[in-house]
This record gives sequence, C-alpha cells and structure tokens, in this order.
Amino acid sequence: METSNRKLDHLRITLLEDVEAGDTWLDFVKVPHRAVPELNLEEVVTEIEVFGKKLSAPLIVTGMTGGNEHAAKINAVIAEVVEELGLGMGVGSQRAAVERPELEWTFRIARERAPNALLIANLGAPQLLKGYGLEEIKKAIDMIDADAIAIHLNAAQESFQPEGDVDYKGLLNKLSELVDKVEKPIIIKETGAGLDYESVKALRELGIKAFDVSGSGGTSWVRVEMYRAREKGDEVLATVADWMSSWGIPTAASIMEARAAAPDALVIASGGIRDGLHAVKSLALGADLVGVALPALKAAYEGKEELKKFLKSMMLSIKIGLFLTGSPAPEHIKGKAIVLGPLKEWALERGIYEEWLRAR
Ligand code: FMN
Repeated sequence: METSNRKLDHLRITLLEDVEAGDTWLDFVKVPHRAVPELNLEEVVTEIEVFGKKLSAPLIVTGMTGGNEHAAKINAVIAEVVEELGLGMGVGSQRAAVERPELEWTFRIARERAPNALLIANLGAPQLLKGYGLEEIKKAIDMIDADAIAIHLNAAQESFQPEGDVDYKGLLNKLSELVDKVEKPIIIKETGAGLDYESVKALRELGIKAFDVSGSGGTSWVRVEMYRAREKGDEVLATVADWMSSWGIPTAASIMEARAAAPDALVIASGGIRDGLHAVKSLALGADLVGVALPALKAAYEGKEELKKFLKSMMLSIKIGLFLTGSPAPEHIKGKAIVLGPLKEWALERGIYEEWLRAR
C-alpha cells in the first residue's frame, strides 16, 4: 500500500509543482552549422535498432509510472503514442506489482497498447539490495513482455525520504551475480542525479552494456522529496532538500562521463531534455538515443494528441539537426566537431576528455 501511495504523491507533485532544478549544461554546447551539408533532408535516416527493436528515431519516453489507476491511464496514453510513432518507452518501478499481483494490469496495459514497441521494465537498486533477485526481475520482464530492464539508481532521492532505503552497500556484487543470468539486457539508469565515470566504468567491467545517464537539470527527485517533506511537516528534511535540489552531474557532463567510461555501451541521454535542440546536442556529445520523462508525462496528462505533437516535434528536430550537421544518420553526428565551452573544463578537470574524444 505504502509504495503505491508514494507513487501517487510523486505523480501529483511532479504534475503540479515546480520540480525541476539544476542545469543540464547543454546550453554550453554549440554544434557548428554545416552550410554545405551535401545531403538531401528527405534522405536523412533517423531509424536505429535498439535491443532488437527498430525505432523510427533515437528517442524514448523513460520509465515513470504504474501501480495505480491514474498511472495506468498515463501508461496507456504513452504506449499508444509510441506504438504509433515507432518509438519506445519505459514503465515506472514495478515493485508495487511484483509485491501485489492485482496491480500488474497497470503496467501490462503498456504492452497491450504497444504490442510492437520497445518496452523497458523497471526495478530499483534498493530492491535488489533487499533481496530481489532473478525471480523478481523475470516477473517484471514477463509482466510487460519487456525488451530490456532498467535498474534505477536513486541514492539522492532515498536520502531525502524519511522512509528511504539508504543502504547502497553491495550493489556491484549483487549485479555481478545477476548480469549474465538475466534473459534481457540490463540498463543501469540514474533518476536525475547523473551517472559518473567511476560508476559506469565499474558497471561496464561487470558486463553491463547500457546506461541511461538521467543527469541533473530536469526533474529533481530531491526537489520532489522537498515538497513531500514540507507536506509532512519535516522542516529539517525540507530545508536540506531545498538546499540540495540542484545536486547531481549536469546531463551534458554525464553523457561525456558515461561515453568515456563505456565506449562500446549504449548510452541514453536524459534528464532535462526539453526540446529538439537538447536532443541534437546530446547525440553530438556521444549519446545513442535520447530519453524524456517529465514533458512526456505532462503532455500525456493532456492527452494523446498533445503527447504526439511533442514527440513528433522532437523527432523532426533530430532529423533537421542531422541534416544541418551533414549527418546522414544518427551515428554520424557523434564524430562531428562541437564546441564545449565550460564543459571542456569539466572534462579536463575530471581527466576524461581524451577518453571521451576517442570514444565518441
Ligand atoms: N525513473 C525510474 O527509473 N523509475 C521510476 O519509477 C521513475 N518514476 C518517475 C516518476 C515520475 C512522475 C517522473 C517525472 C520521473 C520518474 N523517473 C523514474 C525518472 C525518469 O525516468 C527520468 O530519469 C527523470 O525524470 C529525468 O528526466 P526528465 O528531466 O525528462 O524528467
């Protein structure tokens, strides 16, 4: 019961309050215009293949919800739209339904409405640390006939929940036991605080081959928990969460960190991706695809047409961005010259610049 109530709180707060904080640093990135692209825009290809599924553009809606009736409606809208547009989506943490089978339908509805689309299952690292294993992972995958499973990391969020799971010790060991046994690819996914080079490197060495950076600059779970703490009258926690709302690695920096640490992995850029230019810059920084959450939630809440308009605009921006950089397909924009501004300073100080240059 507690998990699904919390999920309702999260939906209400993210829809009604200002939950964005930090800065993606994507504004620092400039992608030089190619005045002579030597391409026909009509012939630019945006399709990519991910986990055996064809996507019509390198774009997904990342996992958000499930576990209650409102969430099921949102999952249904997102699923219908991604099916129609040839994109992919994740569902939110399936913990509630793993523990209460009567909630499974709120997730399964995604597969019912999107029989062909790329679907990503979702469970949290804290659950793995508290005893979840192959059985629960299989349950989550089978529930939606998923093409992959995202294991989300949310140490920042848990730190600001009075009931938070703050023991993150032993995760690498746990993942190393599981990685070869899970039947579908595992994506390690942050939830708004960004993946760092060191973590990605360690996870890649374990055999993880896909990462969703979910960097800072978009939805801040610290900020969401600030609102919950305020509502509950926990003034100390609310104050600390307010102070630390912008915690995290800016999305642009996190893309570079992940790409440098795992040159051969699939890297999903997310966290504060709000428009098509953000998407183009993320691909130029070395991401393979782009993920959006909050703007898709808000649009889905308005209805199918609103979400379709948003995602179609993102898709067209990506196509035009490829054209205007002389890139016939998404993989070509990675090698194009870009100007990093202060982001280069970040990469140099972190000692990842050369590795990133080689990897992208
Ligand atoms: N990420 C997860 O991995 N599992 C979740 O259950 C989950 N729930 C979310 C619920 C809501 C309402 C929102 C807005 C996001 C949620 N996320 C979850 C995080 C998103 O997938 C994404 O990583 C993060 O919001 C940053 O992207 P954004 O700035 O585009 O929102």
